[in-house]
Amino acid sequence: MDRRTPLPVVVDDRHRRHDPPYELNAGQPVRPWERPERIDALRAGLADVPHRLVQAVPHDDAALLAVHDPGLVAFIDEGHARWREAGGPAVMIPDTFRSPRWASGARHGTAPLGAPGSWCFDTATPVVAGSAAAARAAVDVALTAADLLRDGAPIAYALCRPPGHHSGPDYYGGFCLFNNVAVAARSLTDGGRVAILDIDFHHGNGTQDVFWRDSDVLYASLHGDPGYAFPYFTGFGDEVGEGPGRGSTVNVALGRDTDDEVYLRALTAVCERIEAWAPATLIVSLGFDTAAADPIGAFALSTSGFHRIGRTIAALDRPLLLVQEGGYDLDGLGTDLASFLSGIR
Ligand code: OKP
Ligand code: ZN
Repeated sequence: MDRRTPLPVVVDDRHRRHDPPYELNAGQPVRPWERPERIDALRAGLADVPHRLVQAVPHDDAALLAVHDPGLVAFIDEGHARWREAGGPAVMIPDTFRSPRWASGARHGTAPLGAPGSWCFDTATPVVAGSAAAARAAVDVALTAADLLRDGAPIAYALCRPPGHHSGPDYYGGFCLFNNVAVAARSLTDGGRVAILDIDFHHGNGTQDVFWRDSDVLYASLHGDPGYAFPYFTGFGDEVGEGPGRGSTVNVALGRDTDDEVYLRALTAVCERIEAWAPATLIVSLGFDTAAADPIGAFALSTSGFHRIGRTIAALDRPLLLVQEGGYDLDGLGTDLASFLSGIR
């Protein structure tokens, strides 16, 4: 890709409004790692990268509703206000989870204080008054970046938060509200087959679910083995999709302390699958929580490893949409991003 053309980086400051004071980890309140300063750290990393900032353009709900149940969209938009009216505290975290194992497990119920447990799967995704605006902003960032590709840009970077890949058709969780990458991918399938390469440390269970039965979108992920890593229940190597989507889901589960060499070997094999898929567009779910210093991830990648990852992805030589997912080491995020981009371009 051309180094001299500035990289379009799509941003939206509404992300700052999602800033919960705590989440629950193993039942204990802890300060969230997924915080607004992540975007500042990533933007600082762009200092020496030729780029231009593009403000996100508001989009209508069509692309969002092509991925998500209208009930989930309405809950993210309105659920916190209803919860507050019903006497709930400023931080909305479920205390009771709807389960399909209950005889009537499919019903959402009507109580505003029960609603978060109807749509959310964990206790680490607190919702505050500004979260809906941030969730909307993240989708607008991803869709604006997708528009740039549709208009002929060879590459665009959607610098969004909160992340999206754990959010599914009718659920949210894992720090994710709407599935930004899935919404962008769905909006690009008119232009031909799409491949999503997920290099966040965590398995993107939400993205996998969105495209599980889909033959237009390949979902390929390398991640910490769910035998030890969140989201625990998905991302095993035998999950390959179903029906028309059988074979267009690829999962590579990796052990603790995976280093550059092991990771690059696995990535090269996954890229061969992508090459064979011959996508018109390649989308990367871009996480930096695979870094050795990351406080949440368990891999041991180095800064130069991200350069090599970038080069490996660039060799696929496709129009490329980068969508930000995780990465929580505020001191390393900027350098890891710059290193990755130096490999891409
Ligand atoms: C979001 B993304 C482990 C709790 C894990 C959620 C992690 C979400 C990661 N005890 N909590 O994929 O970076
Ligand atoms: Zn992650």
